[in-house]
Amino acid sequence: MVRKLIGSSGLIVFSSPLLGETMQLNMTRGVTAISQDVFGLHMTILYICIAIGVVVFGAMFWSIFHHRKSKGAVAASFHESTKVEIIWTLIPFIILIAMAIPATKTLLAMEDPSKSDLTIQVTGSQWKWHYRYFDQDVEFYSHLATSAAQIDNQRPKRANYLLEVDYPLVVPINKKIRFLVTSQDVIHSWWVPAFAVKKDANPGFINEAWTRIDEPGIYRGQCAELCGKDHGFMPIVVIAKTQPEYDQWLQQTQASQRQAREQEQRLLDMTMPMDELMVLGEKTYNNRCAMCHQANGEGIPGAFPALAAEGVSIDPQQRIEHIKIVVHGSTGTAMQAFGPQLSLKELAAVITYERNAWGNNTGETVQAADVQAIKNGL
Ligand code: HEC
Ligand SMILES: [Cu+2]
Repeated sequence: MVRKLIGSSGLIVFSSPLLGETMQLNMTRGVTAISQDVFGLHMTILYICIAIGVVVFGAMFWSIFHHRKSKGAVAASFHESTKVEIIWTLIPFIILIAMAIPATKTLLAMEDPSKSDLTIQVTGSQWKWHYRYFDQDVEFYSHLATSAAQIDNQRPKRANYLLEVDYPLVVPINKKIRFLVTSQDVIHSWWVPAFAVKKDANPGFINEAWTRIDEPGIYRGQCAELCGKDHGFMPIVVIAKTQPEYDQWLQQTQASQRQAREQEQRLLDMTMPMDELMVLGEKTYNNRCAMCHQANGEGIPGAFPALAAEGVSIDPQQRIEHIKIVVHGSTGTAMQAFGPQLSLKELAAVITYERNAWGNNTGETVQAADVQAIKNGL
């Protein structure tokens, strides 16, 4: 059964429950004025194309049928007829202009992020998004939340398979939100179809986009630029809330981020035991490092170095080098700086884990204060 929806522009949209609610035959309508415009444009141009198709093919088939050889048809000769040439230049020209006018209007509106109420910096990196709210003292990374067991077909795949994250972007409705989109490594693209926002995230450049969301809800998107091995594993989730709910979320997040910073300070004076570090270290490693260095620490030859039984992870002389490469990364390689991404505790734990897992058994722990010293440039 095909359900018919009559859109605001009087156009018919098909969505088939057979294909599942999420897989429509047509573009989605979205939840912003711009996305409605884009949808309207798409339908208008589709209908123009259909009309042209009907006229051109109609004329062609009519001519083939009525002027066939068996009826004794003789080809007309209007070679170099100025009249015909003017007509077949002018008509497409007029059609193109008629299509370009509404398309340009929508494009100009999309490209105008002025008078925004709120600015959020969106930074892509392999393979996660980072969001920073200007003037709000709030920033966080947003990672894929789908478990490895689902990806490896060991557990059934849930409804939002590969479209769920740990920390979604939260925004208010009915506010003009400006996005500043950039990247830390390769080109990514921040794409949320329901907003009709799709902006390339280029390293060294900042691209602007904006949206104003009409309805509260959860909107999902994906990175839309092939950006390496886990390109399909960096989804986007945006939760649009009413203003009071958004304000409440903002306050809570500010408070918990402040608390986390204070906790970090206390951690500097503490010595965490090996078993605690190993438990957190394993979890952090599997979530943040295993995609490249693999869960067994053996890496992928030629792409990602092994950490088991070789390199800085087993060398007692290179403990500092080990902390440095995890905190600062290795410029020009996929090994990014994890200093800003993980907490001091997670950094200490993951480095401890690498130095003791997979038979590395150095027996040493790395403490929060060791990591802080490297962060301070010591
Ligand atoms: C996107 C892929 C990627 C991720 C994710 C990643 N690494 Fe790396 N890592 C690399 C690459 C590539 C190198 C080699 C860098 C070079 O050649 O300078 C490397 C090098 C290293 C080294 C140095 C190895 C040696 O003995 O020289 C350590 C230690 C390391 N990574 C730890 C980590 C930790 C800890 C994490 C998670 C918090 C992590 N890596 C996440 C790609 C990655
Ligand atoms: Cu990407």
